[in-house]
Amino acid sequence: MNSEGQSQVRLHDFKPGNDRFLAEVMSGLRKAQKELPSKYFYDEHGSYLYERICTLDEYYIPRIEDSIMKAYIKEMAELVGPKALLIEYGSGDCKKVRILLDHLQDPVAYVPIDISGEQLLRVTQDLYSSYPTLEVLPVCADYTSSFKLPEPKRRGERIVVYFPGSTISNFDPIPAKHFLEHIAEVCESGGALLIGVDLKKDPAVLHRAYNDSQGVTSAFNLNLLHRINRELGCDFQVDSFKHYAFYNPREGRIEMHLLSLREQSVHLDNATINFAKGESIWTESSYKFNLDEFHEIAAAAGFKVERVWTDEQQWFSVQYLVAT
Ligand code: AVI
Repeated sequence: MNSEGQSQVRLHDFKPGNDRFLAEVMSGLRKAQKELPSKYFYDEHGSYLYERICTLDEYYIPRIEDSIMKAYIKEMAELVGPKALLIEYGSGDCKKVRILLDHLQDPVAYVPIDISGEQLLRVTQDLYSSYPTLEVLPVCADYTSSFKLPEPKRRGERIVVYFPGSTISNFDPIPAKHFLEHIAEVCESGGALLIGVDLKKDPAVLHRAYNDSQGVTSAFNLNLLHRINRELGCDFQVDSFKHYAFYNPREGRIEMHLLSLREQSVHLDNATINFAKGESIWTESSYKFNLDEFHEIAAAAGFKVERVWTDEQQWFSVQYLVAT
């Protein structure tokens, strides 16, 4: 704390510059099937829209994950054990981790990693108010890139990575395996991953979850074009695109697209990108797993599945994987 009673939060900053954003947008829009990386949904307004999605009845994931966490938190805390170093990838508003922080025995530090630096600074202050003795080491980074993790003051007994919300669903299978391999390295042998994994279910339920009646998911999807206009000086006519999400049963994934409602062109960095009427930009995949399918990916990445908790309907799972 300083003399005004404000804590001095130190952000470990690895935020990528706009050149990487531009390069990824450009290469995605040049593909035969145009695409944009879903990680760019989460600017300030996109993060706000995602938080709203998480309050919708139709979007079952946060509600069910929360109920699983509440029902089994004691078992989870026991598996994590005392003096863990807790790292969260994509920590967002840091609300989900609180149930863990409330139940873990003397965690040595908490490392939230997120792309939004402003939000990290805000939530770190809040965490200090709620957990005054906890060392919080916020890292601003694109967690799919490589960066150096900060060292906590105390040495932990083990490293436990928390990756809730089934964000792993937004990786294609090969990048998902690589990302889990990377987490297994971060955890070191004996460390663990506590992960939320969405499960296969009736496509009608999935369809409602990604086509909500209030149009929040649609606004979330379209916001990506507003962001590209604002930050990269592009000229998308956003109301000439339409949110389109469907379940692809063969691939076991929801696909979100933006459909061009007419023939049109957009300009980005001296290039012209043409759209036919009805052509789509693929903006997100959200894979739904069988337990066996996910265990295969986890094993290939160097994890042993120690415990799986699900809700009664088996719509969602929280899994404790140990790095081997
Ligand atoms: C963050 N991720 C797990 C969400 C999902 O369900 O794939 C993102 C999302 N996209 C549309 N609604 C929510």
